[in-house]
Amino acid sequence: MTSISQNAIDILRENDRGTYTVPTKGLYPFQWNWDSCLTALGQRHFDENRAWTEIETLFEHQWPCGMVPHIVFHQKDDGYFPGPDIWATDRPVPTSGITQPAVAGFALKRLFDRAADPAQVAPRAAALLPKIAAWHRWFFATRDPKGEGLVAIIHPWESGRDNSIDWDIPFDRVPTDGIAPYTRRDTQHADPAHRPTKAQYDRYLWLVEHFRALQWDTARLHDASPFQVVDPGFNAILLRACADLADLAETLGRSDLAAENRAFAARGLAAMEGLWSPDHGQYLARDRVTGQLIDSASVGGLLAAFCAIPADRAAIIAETIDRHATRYRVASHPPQDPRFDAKRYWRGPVWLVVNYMIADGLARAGQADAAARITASSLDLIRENGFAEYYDPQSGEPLGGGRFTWTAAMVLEFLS
Ligand code: 9WN
Repeated sequence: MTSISQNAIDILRENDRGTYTVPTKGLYPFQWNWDSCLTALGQRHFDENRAWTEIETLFEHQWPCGMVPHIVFHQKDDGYFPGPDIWATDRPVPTSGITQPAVAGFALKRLFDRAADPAQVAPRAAALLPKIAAWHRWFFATRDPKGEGLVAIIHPWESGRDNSIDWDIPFDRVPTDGIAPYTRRDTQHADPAHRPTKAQYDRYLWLVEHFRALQWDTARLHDASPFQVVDPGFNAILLRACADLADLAETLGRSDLAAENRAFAARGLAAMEGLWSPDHGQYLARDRVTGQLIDSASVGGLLAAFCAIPADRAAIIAETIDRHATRYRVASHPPQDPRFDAKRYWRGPVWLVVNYMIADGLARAGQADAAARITASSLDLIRENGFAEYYDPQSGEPLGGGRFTWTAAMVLEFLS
């Protein structure tokens, strides 16, 4: 019988396109930003050199302003919509025009710390360091124009949790008039009942067309967007990446970048307090347009544990996860909420990447048992139901794309 780790390696090899990895063939035929950084963590277990290349390739497509796009369209493939012609970002190799969770700084430090020979990879780390620092700088300059310490996403795709219940209210503000007719491709690869709705796609597209009309000038998009949301999960990833990058910069003799990123992390951590909800026992997203906290206790507010939140907050998050526990944890939305939808993408299903980051954060905050429960549940899912994109948290049914890259990568991490 093949071991699950061998299965995971086979999937990572199968989806490897030489210098980048596709999330899964068919549904997602290009390179995605946060998928790649988390994928590298899996690749390091069997091919360290390849793991570094994954992140290096992504950063070859960084924009001059510092943004790292959420998709790099390395080759033509009509299997995904919206493709490069819709984005029309006018890059040498086509890319999308929005970004994704900034997990690269965390991934880089982990690759470096766990390298077989850190001295040997130090030059590669030193070359990536200023690029990631430029991305962080871009975030705070363009997505935190008033210097609040936290950044906003301007499109749900940026969060990586595309149709989370968190976005419902702010997303209602996005119009749909005037969008060009389109044909979705995702619903030809995956069950439409497990994907975002047409009403959501219309709004995803309206935002893309709106930003395109502004020539993808990233300095203007935040203020021009009717959708501006401060997501605790997205910010936690960025703040953890800032802190990790600062440590690595110190080790590699770049005290300038260390100081800059330490300051981002400290300011952001202080501002995270404003997102804490004692009633929900977790953080909540804030709608920056109205200034209101959004009453949606999604996994985004638990993912906040990935950055250095106070230990007592992490303890409460661990309790909240227990209180909301489904047969398989961690549901992307708690079933106690009537808006929960066990099979619809980010409105209920379990995702292993999120489990991994929550478990990592909780373990660092002294919640080892809570972290171990998440790890065990994640591995149960794989053993019982294979390597899917996401899973029904109650039945464990595998959903979305199959033989999924980052799921496989996380398994190698969980097993290590
Ligand atoms: C849009 C690739 C990506 C992930 C996201 C996930 C999904 C894309 C889509 O797939 O989003 O970026 O078309 O559904 O939500 O987290 O990076 O795996």
